[in-house]
Amino acid sequence: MSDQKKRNLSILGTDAFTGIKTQAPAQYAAGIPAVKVAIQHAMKEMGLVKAAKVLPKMNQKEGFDCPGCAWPDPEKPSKLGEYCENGVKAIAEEATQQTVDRDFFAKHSVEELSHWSDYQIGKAGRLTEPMLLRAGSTHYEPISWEAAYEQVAKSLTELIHPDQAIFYTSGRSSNEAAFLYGLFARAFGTNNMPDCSNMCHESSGVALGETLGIGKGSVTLDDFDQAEVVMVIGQNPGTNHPRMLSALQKCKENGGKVISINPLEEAGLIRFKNPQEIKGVLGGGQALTDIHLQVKINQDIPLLKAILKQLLHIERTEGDVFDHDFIQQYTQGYEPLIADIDTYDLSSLIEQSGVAVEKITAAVQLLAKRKKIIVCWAMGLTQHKNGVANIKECVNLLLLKGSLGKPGAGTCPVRGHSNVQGDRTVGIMHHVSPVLNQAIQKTFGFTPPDHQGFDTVHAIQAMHQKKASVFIALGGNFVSAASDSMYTATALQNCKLTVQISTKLNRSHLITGETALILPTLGRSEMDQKNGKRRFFTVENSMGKVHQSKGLLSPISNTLQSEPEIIGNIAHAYFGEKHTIAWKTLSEDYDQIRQKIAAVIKGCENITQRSQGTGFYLPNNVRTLDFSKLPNGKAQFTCCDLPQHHLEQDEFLLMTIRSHDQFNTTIYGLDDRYRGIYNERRIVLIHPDDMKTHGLTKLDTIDMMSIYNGQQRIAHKFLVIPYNIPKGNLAAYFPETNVLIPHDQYADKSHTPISKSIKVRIKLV
Ligand SMILES: Nc1nc2c(c(=O)[nH]1)N[C@H]1C(S)=C(S)[C@@H](COP(=O)(O)OP(=O)(O)OC[C@H]3O[C@@H](n4cnc5c(=O)[nH]c(N)nc54)[C@H](O)[C@@H]3O)O[C@H]1N2
Ligand SMILES: Nc1nc2c(c(=O)[nH]1)N[C@H]1C(S)=C(S)[C@@H](COP(=O)(O)OP(=O)(O)OC[C@H]3O[C@@H](n4cnc5c(=O)[nH]c(N)nc54)[C@H](O)[C@@H]3O)O[C@H]1N2
Ligand code: SF4
Ligand SMILES: [Mo]
Repeated sequence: MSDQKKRNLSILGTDAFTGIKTQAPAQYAAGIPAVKVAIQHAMKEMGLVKAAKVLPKMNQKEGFDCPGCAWPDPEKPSKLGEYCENGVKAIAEEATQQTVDRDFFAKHSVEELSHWSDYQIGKAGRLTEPMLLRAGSTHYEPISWEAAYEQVAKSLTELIHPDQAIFYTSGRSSNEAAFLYGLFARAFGTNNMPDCSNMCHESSGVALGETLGIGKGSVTLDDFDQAEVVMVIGQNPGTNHPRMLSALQKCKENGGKVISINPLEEAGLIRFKNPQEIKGVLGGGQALTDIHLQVKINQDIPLLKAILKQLLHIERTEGDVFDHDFIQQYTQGYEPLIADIDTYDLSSLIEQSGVAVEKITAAVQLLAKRKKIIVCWAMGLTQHKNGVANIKECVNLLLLKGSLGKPGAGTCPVRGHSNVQGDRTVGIMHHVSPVLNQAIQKTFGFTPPDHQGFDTVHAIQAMHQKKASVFIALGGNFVSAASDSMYTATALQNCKLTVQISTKLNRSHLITGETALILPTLGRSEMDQKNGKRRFFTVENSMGKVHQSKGLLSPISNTLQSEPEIIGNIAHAYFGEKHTIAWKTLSEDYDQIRQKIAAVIKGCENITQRSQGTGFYLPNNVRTLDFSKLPNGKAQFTCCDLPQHHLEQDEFLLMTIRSHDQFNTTIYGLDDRYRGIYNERRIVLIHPDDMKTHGLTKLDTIDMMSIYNGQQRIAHKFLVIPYNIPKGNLAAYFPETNVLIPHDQYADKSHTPISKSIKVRIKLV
């Protein structure tokens, strides 16, 4: 038996129930309850003094960027505070007073900790010093920074080929850290740079790149003020991008309309009580959604096709629906698209979508004569086998309406992690970019590898097959975030060394390679100083704007190092003094890193100066309607196939979603207030008719089983909650359900796991 097996680890942690309470789902988001909950989290984790110091600086000029989501700040931040309930939770989680130190690790074995829930593990607190888990050892022990760096360098040196190392990134790292990390991976000789984006908006990047020539969205915050229609598809902004509700509110106040497309009626899209306004606190707030299309899971393409077909009908009978000048001047593929739409039968499309015909007609009426349309989306579109096609169908609609490159219109993939977009901009990617490679060659004098590296799913497979054996993570919680938990765990356990550069304890510190290192780092909110000089770093928001972020709190421990320093020190330990890059000097001086970013990344010229104040926008060819890089210099229409799910009578499609009290694998609390679920995460939402068919009553316990390629995977113990969800569909939280998703089931082209459409059966236990 290997040392790993001897550790007798739990891959998933305890599955004990925590004491569920339920209520009717909420009919609005934010308001007084949000303020109350935010204060509770702030007080519990940070205490009054710290909270009072840190919150006024969040998302303010000269302050620090919220570590939550990537939603942009308004040009003129409010003096009342420019953050939301979940932003407060994010900062409370980071700036907690709880610490995980050497005594903690001496007291608790890795095996014991692995049996804790993710919630318990996260609440243990901030990591304070570098720790080493030796091969065969039961406990982590302290290690000096120097010895830790030597250990990493030694393991990297022992590899036969650089492609045996994997450099994972989660989207919270700064541009400076991510740039240096990508540079090190390339100098080391590999493009194995999987990142959280592979599990997230990769489908958006691929679809937008192929149709519009840039993998990012085109709208800016101001566009919401002017939009005539905003479509929110497969996204739950009330929980995951709460300040987006202010943008939707403004749109509505200016006469705009909101269409939401979602299998659930999410409270945040029903009504918003803006806590910054008297009428939001005392009054009824602002109704947001005008039309909710309750689509079945992964039937957005049939729905969008039904909408396009009806729009085409009005175009043919009345005209003035499509923007023919725009289509003529800027696009390619119009005729094939129209011919393709004509081949579909409207009633079959509508039936497949699961949406009532009157609702679709009402949406079509809203869209028909309006020209300024924004389409927003997130994981509800990207995490399916046909995730890329989902987004291309949205692009078709915008192209037909000429809704690009003008105020109030465009694409809005709403990004997750606060700097996930920036990390990509500065070079975190597994693909080869000849332009980037040339710029690196010119600036640094070495030639980066010219073959593609592993994305997330292929990195997991490579580790599983022992083709890769050193795994380094710049943030994140790989074992819990990735699909196929058991398979991913084995993959990591097959490694010789796993290294986690982290702020907080998580499961990836417990499910490790033969030897494991924890390298604790500074959080966003903490003061980053060198020789008495305060350093700042830069980030890019979901709309392509780059700005500065400067922490202000005293670090939780004076042993912590910043992310760029950790990367620089690893590189220094590996390459030594004689390398063409002076890693240590570079990593300590962020201005110098930015100068290199400016030299290498197009659009980042003078980044240090231009990122001051509210910052600057990166170039975006859609905003200027420049499609010169695409075939024939035109934006591309696409004929998308219908999604296929062959479900047996007793099979469901399961979507794995976020509760209101989590940030990915970080569990802030056990409530999902807007959905009326309290103090429990092991729940599954199901239609009352499906409960009847399966002989279930509320709060019965079921197991969920997925069967792919003859292999059964089981997620144990979920409490049944009757819910307004389409028949045949289920919803449950991740990461508890990641065990059900096979590692080889992912989106075509983007390789994003199918986290939102998993075929499962259920069994009463
Ligand atoms: N507080 C908080 N904020 C976060 C995060 C967090 O965990 N907590 N995570 C961050 C990250 S990394 C990301 S990527 C974003 C994620 O933000 P979201 O994408 O909003 O997150 P999910 O909970 O995955 O929600 C997906 C939504 O899509 C719907 N949906 C599921 N399947 C389908 C479908 O087939 N069609 C349609 N039309 N809708 C569908 C679900 O009902 C749900 O409302 O949020 C970011 N912000
Ligand atoms: N089934 C299912 N699986 C999913 C999803 C889903 O919807 N369903 N969503 C996917 C998505 S969209 C994403 S983005 C991934 C997320 O995947 P990851 O990004 O890997 O996971 P997180 O839970 O965000 O990572 C949290 C950890 O990051 C560390 N951390 C926090 N802040 C910092 C920091 O400033 N610096 C450093 N170095 N570390 C820090 C902390 O140790 C914390 O425990 O999960 C994916 N997995
Ligand atoms: S909307 Fe996102 S970035 Fe803004 S305060 Fe809330 S969590 Fe932070
Ligand atoms: Mo994400």
